[in-house]
Amino acid sequence: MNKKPARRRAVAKKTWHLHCENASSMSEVFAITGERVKAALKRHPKLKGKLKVTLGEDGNIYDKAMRTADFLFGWHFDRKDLPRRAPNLKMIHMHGAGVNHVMPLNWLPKGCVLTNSRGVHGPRAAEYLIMALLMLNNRLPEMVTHQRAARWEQCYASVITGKTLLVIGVGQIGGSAADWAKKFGLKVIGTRRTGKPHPSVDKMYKSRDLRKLLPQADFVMMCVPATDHTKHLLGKKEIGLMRPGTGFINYSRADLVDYEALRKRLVKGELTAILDVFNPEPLPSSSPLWKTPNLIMTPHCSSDDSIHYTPRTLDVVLSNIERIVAGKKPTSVVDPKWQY
Ligand code: OXD
Repeated sequence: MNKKPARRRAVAKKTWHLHCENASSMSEVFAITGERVKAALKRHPKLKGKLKVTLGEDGNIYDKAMRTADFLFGWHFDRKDLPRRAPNLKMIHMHGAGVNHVMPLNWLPKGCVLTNSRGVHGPRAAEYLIMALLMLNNRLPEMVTHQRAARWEQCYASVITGKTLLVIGVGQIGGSAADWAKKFGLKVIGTRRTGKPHPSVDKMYKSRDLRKLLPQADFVMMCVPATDHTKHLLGKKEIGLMRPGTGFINYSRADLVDYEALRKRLVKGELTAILDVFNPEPLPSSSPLWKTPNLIMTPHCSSDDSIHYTPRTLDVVLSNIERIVAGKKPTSVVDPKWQY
């Protein structure tokens, strides 16, 4: 795939075209509205008079917009035959961080890069994750289980300071959770593909070391992107390695974890968990997870800030357009090999 932006055309072109594709099935949080676009353009005065923006929903003007669009911003859009339908596309920005739903990238036109919203979730994601850690440490999943059964059972807990958190996948989100965990005096161990150190992680390991780390943790936080390389990263074997009393958080994607193996240990009262992601979503009412003890579920709303998420993402999109217009490479480019 040719990753280079079309520099020569960039200099020659007078007006660029960004098409924003909305999906009515998605929450207001993700709505790319005229108001939000107008406000974002004010924050990017360099693009004044240079950028035409069209807003569509559920494909209503998609075909026409694709004929002239240089940039596309959205989450659900028709990917069929894009090279023919969208001959000028240089960048597609996905309105999220996990882009597993559009893999493999064999539909991406040549010369067009895919970018994602990595880094946009940071502050909100860290807040959720630290809340989840404190809930696990304070044994909230067990207390909620007792409450549902109208059972008075006191669950005493000790302070979180000095306990060990394992962050699986220390990227932007895992890293900001680690920053907070250090403030609470936790020992943080982490894994990442490269094994590159992080200032808030006491000891960083490579992903292949996971099995030896799982039995050391009081809390395990899953922050890895879902790719072909990470499916069931926490399989039955790995789930079995978590010692009794471990609190588990999955914040990334459900396919990374064998939920049935996890559920069995939750039912036995050996683990507690907070899960934000499921497969499928919405989770059908027939799923046994709804009634699983020692589990608190949040319906995949942990990280997208209800006010700031789309405005911040628009800032990433417009900054990248500025870069492309100036003949520079955009940031947050998804690597087709690693799929994030
Ligand atoms: C994302 C998400 O991928 O919120 O951004 O799940």
